[in-house]
Amino acid sequence: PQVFEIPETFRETARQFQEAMMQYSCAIREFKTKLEVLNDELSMRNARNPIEMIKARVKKPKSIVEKLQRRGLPLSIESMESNLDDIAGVRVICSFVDDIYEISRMLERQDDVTIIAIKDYIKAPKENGYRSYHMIVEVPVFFSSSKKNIRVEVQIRTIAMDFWASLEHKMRYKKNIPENHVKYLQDELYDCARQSAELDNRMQNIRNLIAEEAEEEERDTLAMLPMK
Ligand code: 0O2
Repeated sequence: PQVFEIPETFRETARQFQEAMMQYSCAIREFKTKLEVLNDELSMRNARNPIEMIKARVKKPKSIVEKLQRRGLPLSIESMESNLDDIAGVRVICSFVDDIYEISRMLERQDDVTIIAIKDYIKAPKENGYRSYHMIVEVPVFFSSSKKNIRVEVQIRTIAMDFWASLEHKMRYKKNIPENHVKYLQDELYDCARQSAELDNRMQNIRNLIAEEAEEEERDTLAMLPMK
């Protein structure tokens, strides 16, 4: 059988690409640890977990190439690193809308997290109804002989927002949906987004009321304690 020689330049590019992917996955690990630390501390202080779930992924090579091509950008590791902000992606799922802002404020205060961009699709939802809080951050990762600042795309959302986004995502990538169904599905999804936003707000209000009651109860208990 014919044996093909793999050119040295290809070998080297493949090695560099693998190294870059390893670095992105390390950045995800570092960032996830930050979130877990915040969650542990907040759950001790408030006796509940603000973060329900953390999902993370490194973008697949095929999707990286497609995105660079779609934008007419060079297909190189340098181009990928400087132009794409979402190769390392972390999704944080919270129960309540206030938790999203609390987590994001805490991340902003960490002096080794550089905020590159913020998009608040909760205050300003997208036209299709999409809601989520997006942050592009840069975190330093220390390797054996160097430190590298690596970008991570963070999407913070409630359970309801996540449920909606995964359904909408499925529809977006479905081909062959008849034209009249597309309009119907878009309208339905928009209505679901509106209703789930209302649900998020109502559940946030319930939680605020429960927290107020608990605070009042604590104040009453303290007032009843004998003064020294
Ligand atoms: P995928 O398949 O989820 O990875 P960018 O292309 O990221 O550089 P953009 O589009 O301005 O620039 O960023 P934006 O608006 O912050 O969106 C980034 C990601 O948010 C998307 O990645 C989606 O994961 C999610 N997102 C944004 N809008 C929607 C939406 O309308 N519906 C759903 N389901 N998800 C959304 P990708 O790479 O576009 O897609």
